[in-house]
Amino acid sequence: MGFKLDKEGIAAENARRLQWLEEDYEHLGGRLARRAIDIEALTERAMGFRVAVPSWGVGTGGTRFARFPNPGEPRNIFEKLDDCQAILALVRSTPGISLHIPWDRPSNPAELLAFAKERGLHFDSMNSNTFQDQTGQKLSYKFGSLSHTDAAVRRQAVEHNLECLELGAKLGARSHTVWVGDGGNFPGQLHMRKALERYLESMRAIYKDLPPGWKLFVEHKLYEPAFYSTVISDWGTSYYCVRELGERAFSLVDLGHHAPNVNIEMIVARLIQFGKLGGFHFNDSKYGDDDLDSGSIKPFQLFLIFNELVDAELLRLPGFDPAYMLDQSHNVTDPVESLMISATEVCRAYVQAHLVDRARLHEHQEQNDALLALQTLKEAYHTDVEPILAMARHRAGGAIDPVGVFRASGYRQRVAQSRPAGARLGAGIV
Ligand code: RM4
Ligand code: MN
Ligand code: MN
Repeated sequence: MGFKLDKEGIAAENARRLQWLEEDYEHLGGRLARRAIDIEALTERAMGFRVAVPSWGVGTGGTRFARFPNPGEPRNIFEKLDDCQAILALVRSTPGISLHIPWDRPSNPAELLAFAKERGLHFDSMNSNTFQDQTGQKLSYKFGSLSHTDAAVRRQAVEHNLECLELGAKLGARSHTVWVGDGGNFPGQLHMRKALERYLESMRAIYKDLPPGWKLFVEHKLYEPAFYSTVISDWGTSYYCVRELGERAFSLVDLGHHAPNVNIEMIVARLIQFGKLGGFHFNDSKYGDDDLDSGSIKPFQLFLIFNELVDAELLRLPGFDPAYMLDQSHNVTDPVESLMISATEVCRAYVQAHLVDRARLHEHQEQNDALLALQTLKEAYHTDVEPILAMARHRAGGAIDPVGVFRASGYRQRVAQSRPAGARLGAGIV
């Protein structure tokens, strides 16, 4: 049933769609030429764009109420990498995989590295997990990890992070992301200043052992699992911490980790200006840390964020090199499909941001012409760049229509046969 997601299979599917794509591409090229924009240069940009996939994203997600597993969901890190390979084959922009330890702890890192390489994949940022207890773990993280009142718990959490660095070094990773669930559920539960001081002391111990050439990312989050206060609650706290830690420490912005209506593009601009924007976790949300597919709820916000990122990229600001990652939970969709669409949406915002006429925008800003300044952004945002994205995928050997090809291939049905459902029915974030 179906066909393999290899070069031949994808090329055969593309052949049926190529003529229309070429027509659309030519038409868009003509329209952009009127604005003195070279479509070929944009397609090249799109082909160079990379966003990493989270290993935990290919499993079915869930909420604290329930999880409804998809047929054929991966049962281990090797099967997760097979799914990541399917995503890469179709969209071509996702060779990096962000690993979560201990969910994906390999018993043999060399074997995992070889397995990934065979599939054209590499390991991006490592992620530690001190927000859950693992079976057999000596001390509990119920009341925190890196900021815990008990030095022995803090040490255990530091050691777990050091293990991530060691594993990551063997896997060729170049950065480590620390997100902690530490915080309080009730006023008075935590001494806020002391908790942050303890966190920093633990982070210093991790930073000290950062392998050469690595970056350390601090990820903030307003609330959840702690519901009253979190130790690393916002970008200000994150910025203070990375400043304290040293020049290889940076802030990481997860789009779902802010209060509703916060101006995230402004946070991005600030962190860029201060030379401390390290990376991104892309997702989308309506209410809280909903982890919905990127670009599904607030596509204009995503564009405005990329407007800041591309502005910095075009100016070649020294040290500006953020790591882009998806961080989503796929509760009701096929995760492979959601991740492909999300990778495309992030790239769409990236390409659209390149369409902003920056010289004109600058003029309107200087003249305080608010109306035309907004129009300049809207002109870029309203341009349908789909032919550029599809052409970039096609030229790189990917699919013109990733979801259509994925469904036609019968991949999901095949893995549903070879990966019989396990007993993982419980609630939980993954
Ligand atoms: C957190 C945070 C982290 C992610 C976990 C699973 O909310 O976004 O980045 O590793 O969820
Ligand atoms: Mn995140
Ligand atoms: Mn999150």
